[in-house]
Amino acid sequence: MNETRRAILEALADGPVSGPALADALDVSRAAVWKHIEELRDADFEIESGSTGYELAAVDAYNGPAVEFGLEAPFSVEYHDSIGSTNDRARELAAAGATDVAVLADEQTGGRGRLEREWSAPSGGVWVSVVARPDLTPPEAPLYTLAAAVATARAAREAGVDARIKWPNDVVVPEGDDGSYRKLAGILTEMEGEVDRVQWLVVGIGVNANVDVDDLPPEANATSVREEAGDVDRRVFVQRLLEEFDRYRTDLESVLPAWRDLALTIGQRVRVERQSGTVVGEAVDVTDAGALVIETTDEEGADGRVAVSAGDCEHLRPV
Ligand code: BT5
Repeated sequence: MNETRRAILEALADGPVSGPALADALDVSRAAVWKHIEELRDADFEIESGSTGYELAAVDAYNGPAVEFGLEAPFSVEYHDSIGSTNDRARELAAAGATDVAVLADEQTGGRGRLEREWSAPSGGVWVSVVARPDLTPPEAPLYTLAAAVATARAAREAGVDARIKWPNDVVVPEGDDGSYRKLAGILTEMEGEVDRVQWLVVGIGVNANVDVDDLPPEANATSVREEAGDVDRRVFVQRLLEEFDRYRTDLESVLPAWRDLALTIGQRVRVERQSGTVVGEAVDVTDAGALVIETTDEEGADGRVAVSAGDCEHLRPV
């Protein structure tokens, strides 16, 4: 958002303030103030005008300017009512050199999960993809995914949901205490880079926020913020998500401790399907690079430890 417009908005939030007083304080013409106020109204900011001046009544809108207003993280926000995939759009922006942009949509018509799976993204969810250009090597990139999982789980917990993390990138709500869960959110990280340096990352986060579970794929065993805790103010939710993500990505050493605190997978019996084969055992930790450490017992009863860096993880019932 343009600096003058942001300053006007901040003054209106502390209002009422008159047009001439705003013009004087910001050293612009009264006509310019009027034009900014009209454009803010066009962006759905509710601005009342009374005898003592203008005042910001409420920020109920869910769009780029509304999410940027009051956001304590350095992202600009590009909003779409409907788009194919926010990750696709973010990749375009990344390839054109952008950084610290969050692409946000009310609905996606071609949302993607990992391995070309479909991601269902009806209106009412929080579908957002962040473009970043971190100073990382490709093997360190999974830390960004873990940071996004921590940020998502924390934002959901603030909204009253008992959100936990299932390795590596699912935010889930536990059911009972045997490791069962329903999926609240998923994360898809894509990147471009050379062997020793990441050029850009796109971290796509999809949260079933104000969504009916009946509108999600039945086989997905999904849940939503609406289902768990009632509807959330999505503007505030995305702001908290982006702020937490920014906090962890700028302090990567704090990611793993925070991840472990929220992990549902540690201590579970798991089966991980990876390209090179299946591993079954007890998940005991994550490594510094975010790989899951599994304690296995083979058919002869010999113990071993395997670190798995990528794959689909299933929680098994205790034996
Ligand atoms: C993921 O994949 O969990 C990553 C999802 C990332 C979605 C975000 S939304 C913003 C950005 N733009 C995009 O296009 N994508 C990202 P994966 O672990 O592969 O899980 C996919 C599986 O989850 C599917 O095969 C379904 O079974 C299930 N699923 C689909 N839609 C779901 C939903 N809304 N909630 C829960 N589960 C879902």
